[in-house]
Amino acid sequence: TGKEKWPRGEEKVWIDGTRGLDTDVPSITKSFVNHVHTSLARQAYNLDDFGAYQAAALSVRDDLIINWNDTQLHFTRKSPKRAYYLSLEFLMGRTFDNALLNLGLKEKYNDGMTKLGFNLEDLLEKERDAGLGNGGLGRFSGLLPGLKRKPGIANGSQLEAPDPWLEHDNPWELPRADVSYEVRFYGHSERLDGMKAIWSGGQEVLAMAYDTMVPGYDTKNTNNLRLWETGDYERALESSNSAAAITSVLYPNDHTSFGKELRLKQQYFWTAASLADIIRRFKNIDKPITEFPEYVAIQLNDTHPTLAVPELMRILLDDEDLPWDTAWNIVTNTFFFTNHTVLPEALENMLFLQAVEKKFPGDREKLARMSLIEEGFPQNVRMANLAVIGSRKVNGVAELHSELLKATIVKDFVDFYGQSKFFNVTNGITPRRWLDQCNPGLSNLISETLQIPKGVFLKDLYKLEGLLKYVDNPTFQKKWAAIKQSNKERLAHYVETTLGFKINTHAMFDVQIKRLHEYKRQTMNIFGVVHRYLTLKAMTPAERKKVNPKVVFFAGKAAPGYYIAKLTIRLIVNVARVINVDPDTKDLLSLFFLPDYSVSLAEILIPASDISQHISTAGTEASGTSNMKFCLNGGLLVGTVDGANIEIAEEVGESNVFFFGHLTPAVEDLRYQHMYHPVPIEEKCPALAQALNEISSGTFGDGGVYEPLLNTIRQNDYYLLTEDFDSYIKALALVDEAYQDRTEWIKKSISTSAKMGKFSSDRAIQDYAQECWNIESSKLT
Ligand code: BZD
Repeated sequence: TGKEKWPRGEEKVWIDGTRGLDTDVPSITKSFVNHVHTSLARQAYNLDDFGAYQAAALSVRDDLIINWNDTQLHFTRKSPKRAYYLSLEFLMGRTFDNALLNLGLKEKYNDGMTKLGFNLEDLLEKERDAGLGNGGLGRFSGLLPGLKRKPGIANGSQLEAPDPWLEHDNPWELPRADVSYEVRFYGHSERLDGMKAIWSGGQEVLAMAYDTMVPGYDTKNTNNLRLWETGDYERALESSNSAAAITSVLYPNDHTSFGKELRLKQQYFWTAASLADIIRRFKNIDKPITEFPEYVAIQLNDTHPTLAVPELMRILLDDEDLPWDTAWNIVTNTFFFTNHTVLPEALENMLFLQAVEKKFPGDREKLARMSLIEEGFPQNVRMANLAVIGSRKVNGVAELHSELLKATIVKDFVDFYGQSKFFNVTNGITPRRWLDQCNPGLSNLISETLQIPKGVFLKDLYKLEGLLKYVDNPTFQKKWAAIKQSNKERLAHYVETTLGFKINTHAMFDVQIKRLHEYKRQTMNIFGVVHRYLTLKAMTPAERKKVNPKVVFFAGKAAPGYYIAKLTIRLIVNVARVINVDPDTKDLLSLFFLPDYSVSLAEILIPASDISQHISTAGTEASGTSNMKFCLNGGLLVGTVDGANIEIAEEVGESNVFFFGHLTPAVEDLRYQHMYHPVPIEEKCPALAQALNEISSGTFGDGGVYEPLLNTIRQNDYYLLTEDFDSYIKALALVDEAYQDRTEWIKKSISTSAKMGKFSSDRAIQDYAQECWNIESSKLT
């Protein structure tokens, strides 16, 4: 019944049994050896690095589980309001190093592993990234074990294969056979007079929970990431659809959706399981259902989990038997909605709706525009409208994006509800992973210089402003530069071991890493590289001597069905093949597309960058978060006036960023011009035309294969490369010039990092806690 006295037996014996584990080095090595012998059933003579990683991970996991249990108990006893983050993507990266740092155990494990004959850094490298997400949105939430496409590069093109994350037992994830719910698909529902509604028939699928512990920094609080997998049974009553299919593929497309029915089933499966779980927990506290929003806040990560809105309605109406108004009032005080993009193709059904509008032109009435259901054949549900109507508040992820949202996608709703429902939370990044973990040298230097323990600035990133006092201090500048240099060497070592190329680490390192997408304009970057190559080729040897050597890095994945994005990868790889071996230029310009982009690879690339590129067409990148990561690590930014670039410039000062390109208000007009008054590219932008022609002429191989990509620019150029290319090249020239004066450059680097306080995820989470969830921190002591 759940009402028995607990613990059973003698309470003291239970309490002694659950005291915290000892964390001195001998206890750590003892626990490690114990796991080798028992959990892994191996011994010292047959233990390789991977086995040692597993044993060490299991040993740290014991600490996490104890903290996690204490956290659960603490919250169960206090029953405070809880915030739930519903997302279909969680891009977590590695757990081991993060757990060691957050628990403050890294040095002790280092000592312990050394004593046992292992090198902790080697063991950390054995962990696979948990990559249940595509890009920024997934990283921000960063569901279940499933297959994900894993691109590598084969023969110049993107190679796709299942993610090896699932090949080995994952020590960080606990299967919860005891936590499962039945999720129903199809069937029919009926309500007999005076009775509750009953939904029966169709297909029942079991959702089983998998839990991952997520430790906080410098606290015992350890939260839970709960993922759902289809269970090992299914009862197909009216349908033969396979349940296993629901969780076997993580849709690898960002900003587009496809496989409509399966995708919809996934969205329902995950949200229904999560809601059942939330309701069960709420019921444990014995409060009337009308108080639900006082105990539960649910944040929707974009429109993907929007089905939670009608599902909660169904539960309240059918299972709880509430009247419609009461139910709707609960729903609209529980949900909050974050939008991550204004790109039309990401708004479910938008493409179809545009087609409908083309076919049936004419003014459509406001009501029709705001309807949840798009009338037509077939009818469509507008997920974004549903998310807006069903939520208490709606936010964008950077100032400009939140403004654009109000002016475009949700304009009619702003007229209806007023401004106060809509607000902004600028994204943030965690300084634990994106400073301390990826750049320990820099983190140590900051601690030593500011004479404060790391814990202080890692919890209050505004403390970095203290570095401004040292900007002009030559000793500090030298130390700062030395750390950048060693991070560049670490990256060079990585490139040498993975691609077999030696890199000049005194060259400027220029990095662009993000999903491949036309709006992000990796194309502009590669055309810029071709332009630079052609310029170098045309120089005399004496002229070349004055040129700053530069290494350009790309990394990122393309959605498997995104032809132009994949062609861009192919072009980058083939340009690299030519220029990296050209004796005239290879010392001055080289180019790498690093395969297998992941959070862990980003942790190597970001600390090594001198400059990074964030060059989306103005108004298209909602925020971007890697821009923040680079700047925090002292890399400067070349970018358009878009997304969070704008707020970064506000913080660090415009003189420390390299801005170029048209502004958002101009974009619409320019697109109109392109459409109705096209000007040949040779006239509009000869430098770009020359680069495109060189590619067409076969200099970089592959015959005419790039034509479809090149034609996107020659023809309607939706992302306006021809408008921005000249100012882009000028911005890169300014970067070169600035890099010549190394002392000034280092000053810029220090001043940039020092002003990144605003971009801590702690500030972003605090904003959500205040504006939406109405919760306060409840810390375990
Ligand atoms: O979200 C990304 C934006 O493009 C970035 O600018 C932003 O920094 C991050 C975090 O807020 N958006 C996405 O990743 N969006 C999607 O993947 C997506 C996919 C389908 C439908 C809607 C959004």
